[in-house]
Amino acid sequence: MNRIVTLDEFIIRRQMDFPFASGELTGLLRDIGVAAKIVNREVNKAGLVNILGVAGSENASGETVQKLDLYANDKLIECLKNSGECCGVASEEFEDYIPIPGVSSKTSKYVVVFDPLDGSSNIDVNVSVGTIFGIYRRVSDPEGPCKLADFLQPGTQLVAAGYVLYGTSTLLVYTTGRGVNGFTLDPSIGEFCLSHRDIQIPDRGNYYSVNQGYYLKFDLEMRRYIDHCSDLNLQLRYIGSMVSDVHRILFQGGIFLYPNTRKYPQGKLRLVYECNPLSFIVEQAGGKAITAQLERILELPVKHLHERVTIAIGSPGMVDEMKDFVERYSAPPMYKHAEAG
Ligand code: AHM
Ligand code: MG
Repeated sequence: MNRIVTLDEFIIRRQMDFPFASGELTGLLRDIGVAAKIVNREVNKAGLVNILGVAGSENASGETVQKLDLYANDKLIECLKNSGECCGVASEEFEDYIPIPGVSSKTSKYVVVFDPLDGSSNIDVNVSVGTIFGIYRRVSDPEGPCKLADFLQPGTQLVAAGYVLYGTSTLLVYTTGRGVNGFTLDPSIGEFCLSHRDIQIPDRGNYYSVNQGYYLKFDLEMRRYIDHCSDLNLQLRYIGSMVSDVHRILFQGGIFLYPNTRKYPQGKLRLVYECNPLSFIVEQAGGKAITAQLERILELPVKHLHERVTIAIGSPGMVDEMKDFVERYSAPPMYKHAEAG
């Protein structure tokens, strides 16, 4: 029988790969692992609304029942605050970032960005949702509180990123820029155990993932590419939870698209909380991630915390092919995300 490697053990082992590491990043990743277990417990009982009460009502103990995405948000912030391993967080749930004061005069050099529960509109119907996170080294003066600039760094500056998928099993996938590894939560021992070592995305896959209901609202070149996927007899899979859709593609190959539509002319998904962390992971696994205007996601300047962006992410061979279609069919000059206001 193979020896079980827990997430904590793996993270500590990896710390040794960085000779001058102070242990802060290791601590941060472990805190996120703890928060993920707490959120997992709540997500798993989300169906028990009759017993626990619907969001906004009072539960049997007289506490107000929170929406799960807000619950996940609070738990992540709580875990990160308590350990003092990060000096600030920015969440998709909050308008602004939150500075975290140092614990016992220690100020951390990292900030964390996250989408606490991506795809949360799916919870009521028992479909997989997930937490997405990214970690940056702060660029502001380490003696003072963190600043907005710490969070507005391009994705190329991420030092770590990951996601937790609350699915048929609960899986935590992360990278610190040296490959991607996955850990499955073993509920019997309450530990994330190494289950997917050095994940590599296939060059091509059988799946394309896009909200085809918006087909007529996409630009011509994107419609041509989607027609091409259909001509190739690729299978359409769209959960409506980006973290779950990208997870499938990471393991089985394929392409996920969220292009501009008339409703979302700059795309719907958030650059800071969703697209940058997932692009870092996918690139680390050998994949690619670009905008519908063909710019590399990780290189985009970040203008504000809740900026939206278009995205095509997945198998390298398929992202390249989409790029060819867009180049062939789009009428110049092409709008660039980076130049838009
Ligand atoms: P959320 O962060 O509010 O959950 O929204 C993001 C989600 C993604 O997970 C998913 O890919 C997308 O919204 C689905 O949008 P649509 O319903 O427009 O296809
Ligand atoms: Mg989201």
